Amino acid sequence: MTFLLHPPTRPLFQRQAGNPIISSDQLPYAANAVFNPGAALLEDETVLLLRIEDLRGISHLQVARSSNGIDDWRFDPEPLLSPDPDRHPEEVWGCEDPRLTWLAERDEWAIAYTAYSRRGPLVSLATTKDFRTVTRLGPAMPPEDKDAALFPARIDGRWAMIHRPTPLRGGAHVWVSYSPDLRHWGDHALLIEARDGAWWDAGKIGLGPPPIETEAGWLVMYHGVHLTAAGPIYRVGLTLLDLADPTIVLRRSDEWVLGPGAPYEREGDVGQVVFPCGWTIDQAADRVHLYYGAADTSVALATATFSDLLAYVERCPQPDRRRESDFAR
Ligand code: M1P
Repeated sequence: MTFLLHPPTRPLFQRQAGNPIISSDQLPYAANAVFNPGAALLEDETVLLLRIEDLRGISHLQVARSSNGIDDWRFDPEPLLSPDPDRHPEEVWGCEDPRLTWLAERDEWAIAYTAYSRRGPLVSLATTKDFRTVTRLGPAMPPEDKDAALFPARIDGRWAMIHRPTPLRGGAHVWVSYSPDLRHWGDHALLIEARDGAWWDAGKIGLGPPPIETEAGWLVMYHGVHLTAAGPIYRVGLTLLDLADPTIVLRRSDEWVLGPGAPYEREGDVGQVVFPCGWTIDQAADRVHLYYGAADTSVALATATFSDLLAYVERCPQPDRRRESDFAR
């Protein structure tokens, strides 16, 4: 077996000076932690949909806005999505880890979030036009399933969603499913498999921010969990999926491109965690802002050059064009 490394010539991501950019002591009310935000660009502002874990341990989703996406965050007075267990029992233990996708056809944003039900975490969907009011579409996947995001447009006439079920056997891998109407989901296909053994992404992986359409394919970031005697380490890598058929993985990084290194990533409620759920792209400036939860405690920002990310992932190894699927399509 040959091992070919394709390292970037310099780190792809640079941590923002002043990280973490949002901590719980900045919030307008007492909370345990703020982390794992979704991100959107809206009317020349960056909107973060923050996961805030309250002093009971239950999470809700709260909007913060900034004109530069770095500092001077303004928090909306009320949460956008608070658990509503009377009408939505699947949210009894909270709403977590939102991913935001602009759906041009529907002229609204999709929010894919984890609803924490008595039967375990599941994927729920909601929509919003302005991040001031929200419409719940309800559960899309049964438990246990999380780390979901929609593609921004229909593929071959259907909506597509990446997600991460956790079966009883064989590790936790990333899947893609399809829907005619955002309510009924099927044609489930295994998309990216966790590796095995000593790899940084062995055993359990999950989607990071929503996929980004590029000329070369769908750019996808995912987290990988490396189990050690001291506990898990959460890092992130990149893949590139075929534009017309995103079940085809064109490229996959052998190496992680961001992992815990700074003190705020190494220590916190859950140390050794970087967990991105949102990124924004400034095409004109060739700039990517990656927003991530640091140690399940605070929100941090890392920046990259978009063309560097693409050049890097296009140099990554080419996995088998189409893996064996556990499910026929
Ligand atoms: O504690 C790290 C992360 O663990 C979970 O992620 P996953 O199930 O993909 O491993 C989530 O609870 C996430 O919120 C958390 O940041």
